[in-house]
Amino acid sequence: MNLIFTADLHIKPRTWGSIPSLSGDAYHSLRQIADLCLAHQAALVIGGDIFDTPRPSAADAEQFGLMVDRIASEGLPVGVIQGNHDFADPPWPTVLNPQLTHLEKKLTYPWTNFGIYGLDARNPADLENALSFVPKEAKAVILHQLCKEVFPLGWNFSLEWVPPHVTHVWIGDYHERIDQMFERTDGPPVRLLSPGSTHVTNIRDPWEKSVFLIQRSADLPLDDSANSDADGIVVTPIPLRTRPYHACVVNEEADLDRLVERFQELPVGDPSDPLRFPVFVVDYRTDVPYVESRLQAALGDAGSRKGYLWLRPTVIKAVIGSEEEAPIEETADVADCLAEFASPGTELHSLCADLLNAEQTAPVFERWRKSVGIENV
Ligand SMILES: [Mn+2]
Repeated sequence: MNLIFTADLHIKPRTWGSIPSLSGDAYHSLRQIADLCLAHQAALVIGGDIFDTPRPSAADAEQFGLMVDRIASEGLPVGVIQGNHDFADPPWPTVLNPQLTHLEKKLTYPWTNFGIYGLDARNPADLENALSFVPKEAKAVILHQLCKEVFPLGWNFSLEWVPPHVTHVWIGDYHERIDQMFERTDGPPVRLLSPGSTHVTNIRDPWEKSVFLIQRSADLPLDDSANSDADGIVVTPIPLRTRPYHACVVNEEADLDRLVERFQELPVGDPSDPLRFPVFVVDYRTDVPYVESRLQAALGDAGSRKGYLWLRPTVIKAVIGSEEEAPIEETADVADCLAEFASPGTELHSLCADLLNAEQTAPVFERWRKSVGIENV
């Protein structure tokens, strides 16, 4: 049997809270995943964050159910673990489809001599303990954690905790694709697979999405089995078709003129089409005038006819170094970004929280300057 491994489906009707009409991306990826399972006659393994919340809507539950029903109708199994976003007791997936397997602390065998063992998202201490009880027959563990070796800020799991008999770690939670070997102190190298999320759930996510097709080289023709690893496993990323995202930069007025021209030439599209209606992510300098109004006008009524506009002001220098009050919404953007990387309890995290709650930024910076011993410069 083949396997398809995916994670971070974050099933929800709308992609961005700030652009309510941008919708359907998560549902569209679900349909493709079911298509791929049928096309490759593959069982599906999902590494957590199936839903965006522990209380998914009825429509979200229905979409998930439809996907599982299609896969199960051909006798192909579906196994899941829970992530930090969708953790519920009992787990939603098993409530919605009793045939589905919750892989938590279960050993299953996609292939003889290759057991896979799942653990739901948990705190680092519990995880380290649970990993010490992984049965000897398990070659792969399925987790929903941030790995120290890849994500040095805010990690909650290290490959060093994986027992030596486990040579594959398949993870969700990190929304980027990884297929990499890592050395470790105790045991042979370990292969880390992270398929990434199935649609762009955060503007900082990579914009290209895929799932992993995982096969046993023994089941493949000689040519295709050439990429097999020490366990006889062949991993192939299969791209998902997603909404087009385009990166644009406005550093000076001439850049803005060119972009306006380009937007004006675009055809009018259907905002609810998750495959064709584009998103333009524009990094711009705040000293170029009328960026937002000119770009919105060029994209048509309410900015929702030819494409969506996602504006990212580059103001970090101005905010930190300026004598004047930093514009509150720009500071909030910066604080939002920083807060993503700061662990709760750290000074950076508190500063971000203060900035996000402040009506004026100057007093916050003043207080923090004093508390960390920096004189006004
Ligand atoms: Mn996630």
